[in-house]
Amino acid sequence: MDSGTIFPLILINVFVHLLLPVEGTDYYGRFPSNFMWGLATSAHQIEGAWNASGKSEHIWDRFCHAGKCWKGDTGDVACDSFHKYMVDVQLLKKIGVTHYRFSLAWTRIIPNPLTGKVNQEGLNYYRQLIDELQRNNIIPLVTIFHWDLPQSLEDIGSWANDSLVGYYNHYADVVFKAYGDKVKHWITFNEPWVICWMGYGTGEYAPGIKEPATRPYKCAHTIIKSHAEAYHTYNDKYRNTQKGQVGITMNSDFMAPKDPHNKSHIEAATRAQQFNLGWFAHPIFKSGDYPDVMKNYVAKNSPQGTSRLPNFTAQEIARNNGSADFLGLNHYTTSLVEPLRRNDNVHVTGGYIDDQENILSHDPAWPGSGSTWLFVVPWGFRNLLNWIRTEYGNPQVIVTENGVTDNNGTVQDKHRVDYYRAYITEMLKAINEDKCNVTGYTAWSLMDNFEWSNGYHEKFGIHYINFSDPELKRVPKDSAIFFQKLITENGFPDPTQNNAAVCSQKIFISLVLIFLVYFLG
Ligand code: PNW
Repeated sequence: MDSGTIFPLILINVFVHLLLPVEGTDYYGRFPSNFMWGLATSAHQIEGAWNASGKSEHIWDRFCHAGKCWKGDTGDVACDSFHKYMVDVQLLKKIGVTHYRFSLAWTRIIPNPLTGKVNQEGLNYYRQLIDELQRNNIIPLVTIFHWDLPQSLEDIGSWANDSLVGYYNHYADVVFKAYGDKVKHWITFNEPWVICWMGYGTGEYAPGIKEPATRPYKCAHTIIKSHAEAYHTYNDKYRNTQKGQVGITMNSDFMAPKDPHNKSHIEAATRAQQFNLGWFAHPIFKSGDYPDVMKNYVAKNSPQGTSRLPNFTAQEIARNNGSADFLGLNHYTTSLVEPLRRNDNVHVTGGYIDDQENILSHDPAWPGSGSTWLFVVPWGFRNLLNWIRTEYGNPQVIVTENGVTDNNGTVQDKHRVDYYRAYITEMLKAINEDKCNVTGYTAWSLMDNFEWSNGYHEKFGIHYINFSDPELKRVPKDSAIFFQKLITENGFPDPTQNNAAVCSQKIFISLVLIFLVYFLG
């Protein structure tokens, strides 16, 4: 062939290469071969059947029945998963997940923790669910407590009462014993930060208590001790035979300095990260105790010579330290942080927020969502995973929640597909480039569900549900199809490489064009 023929052929090949669709962004790759892929839910948000089969009242039943949730919404029926759990398992199977994260309702299993009596019917429900998952080759990732505190425990002072350590430990012991033959991944608590700050600080969440100066600190203290005791119960009684893992799930924004070149902004962001994630992660993954900066700033803002931050005893510090096999991470968004100046005239919520001496904001350029607090900032995810790697010595992390809302539930949810693609790509970079020890990911959520104080108005699902239709049919959104593909391919393979379909298309188009140029041209 002479150069007059070769040149057009090269051009044709370049053209074909550019012509074929290349999905996604700037980075491709696969996840480790044993990566856990799943979807997440929690009991009160999906089960309904709020007073069936011996279940007792919990703080979210009480709170929403009192009209404190969006337009009078309640979790009384929700997605009716109590009755439709087999349908849910089929949805999971269709997506192709390896794992399903769900939570147990304490009030089904031990309706009156003060007596400690176990309700066999409640126990049976989760046994059936676990068996059904196993029949479908789906591995359970079980949250023992996802916010639905028995009302009887709220009535004796909730997490301000130290005796909850014992009541929680008994509950954990019951479920380890009942399900530990098949459950190998346990999460003791979901998001203590939200429980303590939004339940007892701002009062936006059940039980609606607004005591920001003291109650959140006391709540966190009791929850950390409860977690540690449950972890040791597992070690002492079950680990040898059951051989599972016990972790805890924490929520955290990435705290970014508003001005990354300003030293005081960088310090402020670190302080915010320590007050947020460090509040729980430092005692459990680093030293047994709260971060120093938190101790200093709470004391500094308390009456002289005192602190509103409780102290752990030496024995408790030893029990807390290292009391988790993995860190469950719920991550949605990023905040910008700068230090509060004395003469700043800003509205602060008091107590825990004042103690940090920071101002939080977001970049107006960040896309929003169906929730006031949730901005789409994918790069923050990689930064947070790296912060965890360096701060806590690269512990095993399972991302137990990540997702985005809208308010209309559209099945053509391109914004959700874009969110997931971008965030999961950042996680892939954190694993493949930065060597963060992330072993799994469960997206929030399997389906639209009861979004706490925001009722059915804020929708996180990859399946749509029309809550006015008694059938509560689950309809896959585009994001469900996205997950199916992501899990099958275990990542985002480079569409220009090792892809048989794309290669054969290219060869075919090239041959046709060569034929046209050569014989007709
Ligand atoms: C988590 N915030 O809650 C919970 O674990 C889920 O049950 C919930 O449905 C999901 O995230 C979406 O909200 C959060 O204001 C609630 O930062 C509020 C915040 C974070 C997490």
